[in-house]
Amino acid sequence: RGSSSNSRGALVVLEGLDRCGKTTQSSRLVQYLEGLGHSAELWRFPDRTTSVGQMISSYLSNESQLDDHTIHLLFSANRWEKRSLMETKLKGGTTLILDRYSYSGVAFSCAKGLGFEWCKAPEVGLLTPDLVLYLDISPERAAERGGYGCERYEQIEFQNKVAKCYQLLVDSKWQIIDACRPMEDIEKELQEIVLDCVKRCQNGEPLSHLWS
Ligand code: FDM
Repeated sequence: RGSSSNSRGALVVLEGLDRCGKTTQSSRLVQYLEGLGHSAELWRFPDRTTSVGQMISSYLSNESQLDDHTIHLLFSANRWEKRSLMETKLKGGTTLILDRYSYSGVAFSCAKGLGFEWCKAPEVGLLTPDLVLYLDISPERAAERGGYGCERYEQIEFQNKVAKCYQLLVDSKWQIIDACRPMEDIEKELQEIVLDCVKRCQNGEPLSHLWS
């Protein structure tokens, strides 16, 4: 469909605190794009289906204990193991909607007290998203949505720290979305922003690498 030989799919990331609505919104975005005839896939990180992903999953459900640095590197490894497929898909014209990415990696580990630059280092060289949609909601409001589950990071105090760390990562690729509004309103806003991004990438916007 593209108008340029460098036409490619867009790399779009949804980020935010637990229960901000990004999982619902990511799958709706994929449906929307597919409905318009675009090739699109929903990916989520951590990808719990790989062997690294299974170690992460057992850590998150408190079935195993790991040093903070170790789990940080596993989350990063989990993105690296998908990197080449990611590039292949994008170059083949498929848009990828990611439910979490490197920004979660840095924000959650940094909130535990690990150094900001140390946290960013293993992400260097991964693909830079064309767009980061941050679904902005306070931890209190998020917790009201049926309450947090029992996974490791689902506590208001910790989520507050995560929100502060996310702020350190904001750059020109970010769009901050007020996630306290009705779901349909958010959905409409995201559709417009993402479609615009998909069109830019069809016109040959080059891929770049973190962090730039
Ligand atoms: N998380 C997620 C991290 O701590 N680092 C990461 O790199 C990623 C991708 O894992 F609490 C945290 C964020 C969240 C938890 O995420 C699991 P999901 O979206 O609830 O599966």
